[in-house]
Amino acid sequence: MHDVDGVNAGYARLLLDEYLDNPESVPPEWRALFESGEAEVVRGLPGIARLLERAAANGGPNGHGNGEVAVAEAVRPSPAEADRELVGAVAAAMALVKAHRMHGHLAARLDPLGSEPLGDPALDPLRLEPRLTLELQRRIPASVLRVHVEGETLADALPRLRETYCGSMAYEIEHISEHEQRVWLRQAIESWRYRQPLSSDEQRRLYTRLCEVEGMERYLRRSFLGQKQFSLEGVDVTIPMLDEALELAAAGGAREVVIGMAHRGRLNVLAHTIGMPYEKILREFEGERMLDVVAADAEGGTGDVKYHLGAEGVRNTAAGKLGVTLTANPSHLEAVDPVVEGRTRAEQTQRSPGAGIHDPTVAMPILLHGDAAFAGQGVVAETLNLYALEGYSTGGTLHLITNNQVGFTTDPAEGRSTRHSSDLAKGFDTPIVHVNADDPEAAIAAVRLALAYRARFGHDVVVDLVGYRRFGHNEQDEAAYTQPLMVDQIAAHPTVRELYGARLVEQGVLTADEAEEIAAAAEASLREAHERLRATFGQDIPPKSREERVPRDGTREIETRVPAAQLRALTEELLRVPDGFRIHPKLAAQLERRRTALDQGGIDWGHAEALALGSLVLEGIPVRLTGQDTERGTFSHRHLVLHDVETGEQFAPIQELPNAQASFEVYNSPLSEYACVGFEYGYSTAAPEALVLWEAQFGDFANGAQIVIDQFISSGLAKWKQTSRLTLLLPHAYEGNGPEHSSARLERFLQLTAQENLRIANCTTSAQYFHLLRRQALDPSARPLVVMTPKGLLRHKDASSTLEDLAEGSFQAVLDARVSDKAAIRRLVFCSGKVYYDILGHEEAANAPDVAVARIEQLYPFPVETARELIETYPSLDEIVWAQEEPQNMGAWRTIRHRLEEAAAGISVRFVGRPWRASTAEGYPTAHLIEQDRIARAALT
Ligand SMILES: Cc1ncc(C[n+]2csc(CCOP(=O)(O)OP(=O)(O)O)c2C)c(N)n1
Repeated sequence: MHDVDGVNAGYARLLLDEYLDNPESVPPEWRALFESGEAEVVRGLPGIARLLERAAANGGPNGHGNGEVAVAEAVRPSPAEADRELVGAVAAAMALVKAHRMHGHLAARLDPLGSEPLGDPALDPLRLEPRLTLELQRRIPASVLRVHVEGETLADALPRLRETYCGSMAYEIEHISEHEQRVWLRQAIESWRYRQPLSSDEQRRLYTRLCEVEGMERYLRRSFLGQKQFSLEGVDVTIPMLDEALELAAAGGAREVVIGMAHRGRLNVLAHTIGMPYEKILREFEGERMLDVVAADAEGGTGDVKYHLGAEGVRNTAAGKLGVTLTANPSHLEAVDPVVEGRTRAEQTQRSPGAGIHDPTVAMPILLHGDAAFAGQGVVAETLNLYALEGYSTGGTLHLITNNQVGFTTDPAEGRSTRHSSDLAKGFDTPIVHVNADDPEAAIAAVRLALAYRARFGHDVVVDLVGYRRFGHNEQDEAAYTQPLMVDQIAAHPTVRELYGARLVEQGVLTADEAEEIAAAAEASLREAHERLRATFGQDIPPKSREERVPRDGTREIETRVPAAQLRALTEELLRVPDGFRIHPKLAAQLERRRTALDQGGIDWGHAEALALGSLVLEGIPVRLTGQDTERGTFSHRHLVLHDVETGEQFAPIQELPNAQASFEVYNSPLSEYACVGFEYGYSTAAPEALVLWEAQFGDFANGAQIVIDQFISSGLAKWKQTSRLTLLLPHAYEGNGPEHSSARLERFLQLTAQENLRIANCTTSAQYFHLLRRQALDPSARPLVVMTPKGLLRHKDASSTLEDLAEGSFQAVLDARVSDKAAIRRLVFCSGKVYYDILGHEEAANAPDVAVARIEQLYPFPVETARELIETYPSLDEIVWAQEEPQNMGAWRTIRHRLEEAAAGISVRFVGRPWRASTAEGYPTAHLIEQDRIARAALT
């Protein structure tokens, strides 16, 4: 094959191009040939030896600077026959090629509605210097231009270059920083390798699919007047593109594809991509007629609108069965993006001992975006930022922008500052393929190229499918109020099904009658499904229950103890590093104290946490812990990953436990909350057996992920029957650090609680934290857990525990006061979290023998029964006080007051804490101290 004699000139030129870009990329015998100066023996490569000499003189084959001119000069047969004009022309020709690659997209015919592209002067051969007239173009051999399109001269190649870069497809790839990727993409694009004509069978299938897509939308619109369906019409080819993507994913070894999308076209995706039977979708439309209106099902579920529901299906592909998941999502556009990534990552991860094994080939994520949302929603950027991160990569996401050139009533010019909806992706080194949605074959080619690129480089890729929206934003909306001109244009514009049908008739692939029959058959199958469904009306539907899920006390016994000997052994393992590994001396001393704490007490937070998580891994429960600076811990208390002070080498003892039965993943996250919490939520839903923890740097920052908290974590169970063990660790306590580093907004989480949807805790000892984490992993009933975690208490002696505390006991939702004579107590103070130590440590504590301070460690589900039983053990109470350091309109008070009063059974309950405040905490440390003192004093006196 590498015999150079008589070899095809095109192949040789291809190799030469590769050689010029990267000498290492061609087979050694070819490299030798190119470097021998004898290349002229290869037919079709005139002047190569000299060309190479010049290139080399310019800094090697990859030389920059004047390389292009030098190469141009090199095509001269000899100085004596110099043709000055030609030399300049070759340089201009190279600029022209470059302009097509870089700016061709500006002149591409991407809009099915025919708007005039912007164009760019650099693409005009007659505006270059020298002017590249046709005559001059004919004299420039295409081979020196390093283009991959066909043609002997520039005159032949230019139309093809235009067709490639400025036709119904366009590309943005030149911003990519990896040279190898650019070279690969240029070759792939210009050779049309992924744009080969479809076979007539493929063409028929594509047409049939377009008939099904359109048929479904039309049928639903006619049959259910005014019901929202968010029609896909105008970007119908989305469905055949997904078909192609699924085939290619399966061919590449994937067993699972996870899809995230918004409202637009979702019903079509459910039917045609997931494979949900038409009857089931039609039943949703018939909804009101079918149900004897229920408020909630027996499990407390209250459901969601039909265009938010998730679904799973199995596709038969040429490469075998492929699982396809459409992820449930809220209205909040793009919020599902990181959830899909996390889900996919979980599917790709084998949670075997060590750090787990990540194999990106087994699952692929696909995200469908609206053009307005892609440009406008910041979470898109946060999600794009994940693709190459070790802890987050999914081997590349296929992003498909279903670009209908309008967002509800907002025109692109009002919705973004950049030209294309996809422009954000350029900042992430991601190739962008634009394609006109009225050219279905090009759209298929776009997917082929995109997925070939993903398979090769494991990198995200964007396809911007430019179409239109045939009707209003939804079926109740009148688009002509706001886009009157566009509406008129669209009304006169044939559908893509009609256009493609006509094209196939013209090509002789179908007769006009056949084209009509296929379209009619597609609608008929909808009608038939509807008739079958209607035939079932009036039959008995089992009545739905109105029962509500009643929150349990949360005191269910879960065995969380770990024998002391095992905890000792585990501590030893967690302190073990390879021979010669040098831990920072200050840190070594800190870690060394963990050894002595086993005997002397003083097991601090970081130690207890490592023992909880390490013991879980030994028991076969995978753990994944992420967050900003989480490997070390914001407050330098964790140190799960150690760094050799001389080599920088990293070592995580918890990933090396000899008897581990499951993986321990730990990663520092990027500086994002929204995408990172979404990612972990997604991961946790797909890995129900794992304990997935996300830690906020300070609890306040979790509200950057508020949409994920509101729309997924707290309500996913009620909406979609989807829950998880996701655990949020949120540092929370008033320590004088100002309004932003005090509160994790406990009140917000408490306000979201109902129907046992969450668990919320604030522990005051490291043993409580130990048992809480283990309980969260071991409880057969999975629920998200929100933990208000400490800062100052991380190393506070009173908050530390003994080996016995860990080896015995369990998590206690309520901790009683330590008093000898309960009958002497007239005031019982309840509090939660760090303020307990402020009250007990206050100088007035010694003067308050009739006051006892108890702790509520679990705030939801609120332990009413346990609190009541505790209160009953105090026979002489005059009053109960709820003391909190948060302002009265924040913290737990307003949500738990009625629970506490229920438990108090008639004894009055009084509030002590900061007054109503607009801001969480004081900005001045002195003001803070005064408030803390006042609160503790008020609780005691
Ligand atoms: C975060 C968020 N903000 C606002 C909305 C309200 N909304 C629903 S659809 C829509 C327009 C979306 O336009 P685009 O992303 O182009 O998708 P299209 O509907 O055109 O397919 C808006 C603003 C929303 N759903 N989510």
